[in-house]
Amino acid sequence: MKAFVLDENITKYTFGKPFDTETVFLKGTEITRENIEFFKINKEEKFNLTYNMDISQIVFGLGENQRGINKRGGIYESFCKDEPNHTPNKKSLYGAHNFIVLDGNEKFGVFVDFPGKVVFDVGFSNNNELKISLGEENFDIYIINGKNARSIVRKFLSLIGESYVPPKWAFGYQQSRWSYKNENTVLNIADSFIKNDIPCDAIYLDIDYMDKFKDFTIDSDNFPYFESFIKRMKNKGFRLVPIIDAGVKIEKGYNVYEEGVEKGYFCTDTEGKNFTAAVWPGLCHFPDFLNKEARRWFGLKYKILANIGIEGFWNDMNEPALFYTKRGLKEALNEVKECEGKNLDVYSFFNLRSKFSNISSADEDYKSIYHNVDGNKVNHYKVHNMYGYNMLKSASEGLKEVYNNKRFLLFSRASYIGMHKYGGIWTGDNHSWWEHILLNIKMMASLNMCGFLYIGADTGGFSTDANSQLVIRWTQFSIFTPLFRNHSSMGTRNQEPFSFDDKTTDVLRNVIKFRYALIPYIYSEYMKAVINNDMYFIPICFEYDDKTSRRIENQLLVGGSIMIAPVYEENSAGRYVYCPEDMLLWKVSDFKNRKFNVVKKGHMYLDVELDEIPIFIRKDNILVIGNTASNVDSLDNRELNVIAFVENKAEYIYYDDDGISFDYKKGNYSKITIKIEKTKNDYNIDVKNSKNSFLNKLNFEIVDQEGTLSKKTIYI
Ligand code: MIG
Repeated sequence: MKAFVLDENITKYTFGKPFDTETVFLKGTEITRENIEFFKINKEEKFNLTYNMDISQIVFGLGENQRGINKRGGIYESFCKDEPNHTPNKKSLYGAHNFIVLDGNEKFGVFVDFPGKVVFDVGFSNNNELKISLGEENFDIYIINGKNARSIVRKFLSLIGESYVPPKWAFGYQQSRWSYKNENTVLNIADSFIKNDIPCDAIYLDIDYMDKFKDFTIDSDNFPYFESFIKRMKNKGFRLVPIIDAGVKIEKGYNVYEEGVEKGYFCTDTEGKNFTAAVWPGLCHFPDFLNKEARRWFGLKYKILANIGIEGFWNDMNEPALFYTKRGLKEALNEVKECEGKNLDVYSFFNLRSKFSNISSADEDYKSIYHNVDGNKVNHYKVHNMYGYNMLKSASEGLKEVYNNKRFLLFSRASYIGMHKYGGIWTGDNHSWWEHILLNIKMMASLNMCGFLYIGADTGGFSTDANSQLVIRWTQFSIFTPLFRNHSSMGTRNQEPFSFDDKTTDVLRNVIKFRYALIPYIYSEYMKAVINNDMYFIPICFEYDDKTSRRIENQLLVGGSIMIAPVYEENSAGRYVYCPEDMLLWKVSDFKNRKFNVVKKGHMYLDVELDEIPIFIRKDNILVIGNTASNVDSLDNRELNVIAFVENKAEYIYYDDDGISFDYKKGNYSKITIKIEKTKNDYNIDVKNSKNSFLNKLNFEIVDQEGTLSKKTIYI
């Protein structure tokens, strides 16, 4: 073991020869250390590290996973998995996020930088024991000290570097469904948004748009005029966002396949041949995204679509998902032959069945894949979690070459910490289940802790049929997620906002319009999180450290000014809420028609009608909202509304920029500081304008502790 000091609070411990994941660039200075802080190392059997947790200790982190904001009581396996059934027993989903923060008598963060399988047993096997197990002794582990969970997370975020920033239009509402199968279907969806007066910025193209599921091709029967179709859609106010999958179809004459073979850019198998497995296109090879040249080659393919006007992509199946390999299929079919004609006992029958149900994404297949990393042959199983990460990196680097200083939308299904530099993630195939709204709420803050800011779930649920209530309640939560997309699976009930009855359409119209009014705040908080290495979704107890707040899992702080308490239970007309201090409650239904109530610190049952979204403005804080529009490009926010709950004084920094370019990196953004101070009978308002701002008018609605509302207007 070697130890390196990275800064006074961060120490890196290197075991063996770790694979460079490119998640942390800081090298630090070597020091002598006998032991790693906090942990006991055990080298018997599997390499593992153990730590005794105290009773009150909360374990935060682990990003995209089952269970709560507090991860205690569970066992988790970091190994990116195509797992379409997110039931509570699942140990792995699509992402691998090896960062935790322990918050009790001792407070520290741990990042295990290892791209193979890592198991986090957080008091599952043994109540008070945290056990981190790795298959081998080649990894880096970072220990981060800090005075509280929030500061530890912020140190970690500064260590892994600045997050991806999408274009502003990607903060608008986005509509997706697997099975928008031709131009007419997509045009009809767009027209329905227009006809129903529901804002929308993007419509997604799932695998249906491709020719036989081949990446960078178009099905010319169903999308015969693709280039002009993109333009037509843009003129209507919609961007198209196509999917790109990891597997490349084996087909003579298909240029991506032929070039990949010729240049040796695909992953290989144990015999050195191109590794083959079936996914949507049938038998495929898999680009070796860990190979620099292959990564660049595939990344530049995006040009084909970018050059004709596509401004965003989503990457799927990049764990990589494998439906079956010849090996797996052969084994299963042999079992069938074995069993044929026999009088099977039930155990043999279950064994036969499991041969098929375990055929996809099998460890044995992953163990037979090889990468070429700078000329070295590397077994896939040891670096499995790098695959999706590098697929997104490939797209990001390719698109940067095409768009130069223009931002693009990009997100992935599989991920590893560090990938946040290149794009966002969506949380994959959830279900139209109420339980999955709650899971969505809990996951968001954990993902932020691991660096992922541009995130969201399939609103309304991907698999199984949604009813109107579920879509309403889910959308009411999703208006706060940076990636706000309704997506559903082929074969399920349609769940676009106009797919139910008129009443539902009316409610969803208001909800989605409100999202657009919130964009000034959402964007400002998102960008401040990016620039300041901070979070956007924040657990209540990161700000309020009382005993109750430490256990709240179903409410969140969104940015610095507000707390949300979403309704996630069927047929409920309200929910219990805990207010850690006095707050200003705004139940939003029609956002232009505002009523505020001061609610007292403590527990309460809150009535929340189906068309209402409760928002709590924190004491001495400010929420800015703007106007709504049919899409982000048409928003006019020269005039904003400032809603404030002021006991003494409140201050808000409102951030904005062009929403298009990377010029913010050169300091080209506006920051407006709004200060409100309560005087004896009035308020002093101070607005510091910044030279880049377009803002010219602020309408203030200030409520005091007694609930008295004062209105003021300020011209800038
Ligand atoms: O095996 O492209 O998670 O969003 O609609 C399913 C079809 C493949 C999985 C993605 C989902 C997408 C679907 N894909």
